[in-house]
Amino acid sequence: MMFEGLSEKFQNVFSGMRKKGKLDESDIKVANREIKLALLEADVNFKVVKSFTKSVSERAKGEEVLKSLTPGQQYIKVVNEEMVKMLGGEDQKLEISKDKLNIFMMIGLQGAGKTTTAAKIANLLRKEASLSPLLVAADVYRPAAIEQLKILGKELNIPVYFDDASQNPVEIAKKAKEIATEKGHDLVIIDTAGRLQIDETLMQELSDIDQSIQPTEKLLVVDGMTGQESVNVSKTFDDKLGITGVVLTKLDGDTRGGAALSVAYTTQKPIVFIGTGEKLSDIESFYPDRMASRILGMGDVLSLIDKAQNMVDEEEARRMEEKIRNASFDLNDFLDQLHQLQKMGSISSLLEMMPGVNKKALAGLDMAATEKQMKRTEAIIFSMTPEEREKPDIINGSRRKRIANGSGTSVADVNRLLKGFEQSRKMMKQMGNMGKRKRGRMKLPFM
Ligand SMILES: Nc1nc2c(ncn2[C@@H]2O[C@H](COP(=O)(O)OP(=O)(O)OP(=O)(O)O)[C@@H](O)[C@H]2O)c(=O)[nH]1
Ligand SMILES: [Mg+2]
Repeated sequence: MMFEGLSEKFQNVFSGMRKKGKLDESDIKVANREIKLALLEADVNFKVVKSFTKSVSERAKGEEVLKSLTPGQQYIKVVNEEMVKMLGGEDQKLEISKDKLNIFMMIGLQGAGKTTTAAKIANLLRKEASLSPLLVAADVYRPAAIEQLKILGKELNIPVYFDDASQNPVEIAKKAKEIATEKGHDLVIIDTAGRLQIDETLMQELSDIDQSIQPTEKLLVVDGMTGQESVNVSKTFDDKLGITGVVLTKLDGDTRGGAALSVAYTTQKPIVFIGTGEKLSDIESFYPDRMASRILGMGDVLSLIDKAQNMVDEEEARRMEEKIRNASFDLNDFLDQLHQLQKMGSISSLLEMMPGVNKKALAGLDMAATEKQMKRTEAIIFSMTPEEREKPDIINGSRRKRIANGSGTSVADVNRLLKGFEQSRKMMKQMGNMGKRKRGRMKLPFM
């Protein structure tokens, strides 16, 4: 899988944080350091790493994380959001119009994957956007280049415009544009020549093609295996030609690939596609948010965090804290807490959404029993009088018997609940005494 090593490291950091109920500044510092090293090791550009970790640590130190009720989750959320930003943010799609001629110009160093990618994109957009593509062979320097594109076109049954006799890529591109209009194509993809290095002649030629046909997209093709050099190369191409988007190829390779991920940040241009193999179907549209989840190994955990956040009323949580501090937490509050938990959905369905949760281990856990236990707790509290709920201390032996009968449970069940409640109240009182700024999470006795 792409970015497997990086992904593993993030997951290690995160699972350590999830285990902790509370975080302090030094926890955050350690996690930030681990993330920084992981990114550098994956070959992400050091400037990008620096900016990334700076944003994460600023946000993590602030209100948002340390003072939240679930600091571990909030930290993960911040890292994810910054990762999305690093990969280009949201809403960066390729501009495709159904009413006018879309002209894509492929740009890049030799061997980056321009020709292959031109064919892949034509195929993808024919399928997904119902466009009618025309491929254009404007690499006139290597005779085999025209042949290569022709073969790809044939394989995909996509027409290829070429002119063996011409040595002028500008003329070829102009002519192709005319033909596309004539024949009713709505997508023209121009394959250009590559160079080993960026040189003036190449830039001039690309700039001439650009001026004369005004492409709607200038796509820079970057070989994902070339490491840090890709950052400089894309910056130069962008400065000279004003690219509109980036295609990262060869992300299927087993190299670290992190450098390529820095390209969106350094050029501030969106990554629009990634190449993931040699086959013509090995191309994907690029979405920063999806890639971030993939790298962070998060599965659905983000939607889970959002869900939990929406469900647990912040106001309610604050009210509860006040009570803890005043040590006036009673069985009514306890019941409220129980309801909050239930609102978040059944425990088993929540667990299933967590990445890395072993389904087999889940099956071994008796979820139904846990939920039944919650129901029983609820029934016991409902069988108490309002006074008993407010002042559990008055619940003596005969009251216990009555409550057990009323809730269809046993005296032992009632005892267990009251004991658990007493323990958590003690714990809360201690936390309340620890100072006003410390926040504790309530642990319910049946959990
Ligand atoms: N594994 C893998 N190989 C790729 C990918 N994209 C391109 N290639 C391979 O990379 C090699 C070069 O690809 P081309 O499309 O010819 O590159 P180019 O930029 O047109 O090269 P020049 O025309 O010489 O400048 C070919 O062998 C492709 O099959 C990819 O996403 N994954
Ligand atoms: Mg080529």
